[in-house]
Amino acid sequence: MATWRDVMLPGGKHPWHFFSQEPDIPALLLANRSGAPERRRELAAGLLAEPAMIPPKYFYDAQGCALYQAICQLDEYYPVRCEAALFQQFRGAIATHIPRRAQWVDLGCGDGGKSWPWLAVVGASRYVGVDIAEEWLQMALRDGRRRFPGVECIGVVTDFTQPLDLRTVKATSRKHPPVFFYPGSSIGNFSPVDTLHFLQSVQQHLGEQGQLLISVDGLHDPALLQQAYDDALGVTAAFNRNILRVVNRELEADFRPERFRHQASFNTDESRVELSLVAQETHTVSFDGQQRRFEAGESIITEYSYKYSRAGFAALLEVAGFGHIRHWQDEAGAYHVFLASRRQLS
Ligand code: AVI
Repeated sequence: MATWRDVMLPGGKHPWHFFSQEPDIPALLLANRSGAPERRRELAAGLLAEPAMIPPKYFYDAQGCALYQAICQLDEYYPVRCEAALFQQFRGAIATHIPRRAQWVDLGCGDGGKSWPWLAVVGASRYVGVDIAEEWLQMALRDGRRRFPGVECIGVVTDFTQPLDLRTVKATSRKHPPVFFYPGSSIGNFSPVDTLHFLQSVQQHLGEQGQLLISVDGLHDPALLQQAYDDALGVTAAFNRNILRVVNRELEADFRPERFRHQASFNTDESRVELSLVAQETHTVSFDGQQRRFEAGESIITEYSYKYSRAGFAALLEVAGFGHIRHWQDEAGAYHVFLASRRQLS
């Protein structure tokens, strides 16, 4: 039987890099990760842009991951509760549409905790954790192996803001169709164009029976959004400012996070929450041999979080080549789960 190792090891050029592990350390593949020079270029270009911007993937160093976990515990951060309630209520119904013995591909898996309740219900044969944060992925794989000894658990460390290339998943997809699981409404952090590209690249990995199971945050009262992204305890503010520490490390910059104020606002025209850091005083920041002057009140954009109507997201799925689109939502109709497969050519 072909395993991921067969895919990995033949000679010739291959995008994956495999490093051997202690016997008890799960297999991990590195793919599509930008190196330090690329990250520096990306960050410097963002800081010199008008307005300045820092891509949100830089939130997630160890401290950023911990702060994001704390956000997920907040009363104000409704998406976690909405999704948990939806999955709790509809897991059985959703699972009836998912092929048995599937490869469960957990996109942005974190500690894997959102997948575990699904694996037994859908009878998955394989778990593929995918995340940019290697330490989390290692943790998820260890946990997955302990909980599901019969399920092969592998991990792919990748930046899937770059084109998705999961050949290990494709390799056995006929016998064990992939189910791409993308929870947490994280798709909202892509621009609509990047969302479309991402959906298209997932669609290309599906084969005939593969599925995408994805949660999407819906349209909400702006006051609720304001609280969710600017909570009373200041956890989101700390999460936002932490990105400057990451930039200091990556780019040898001299940002002083206390000189910036967290700001969250809802852009109705674009249907997105915008997170930014606003300079409190005019000052100059040095990085990578360059400088940028920030006027008092000037912003650095750190994140967009797009909110979709049911029809709006279904339309994107269709444009990306999906069909058989099934949908579940919470009582308020403001949080969505979609299950979709490749549209068959007639
Ligand atoms: C990860 N992502 C879905 C979160 C969101 O809601 O856009 C990130 C976040 N930013 C501030 N709070 C949470």
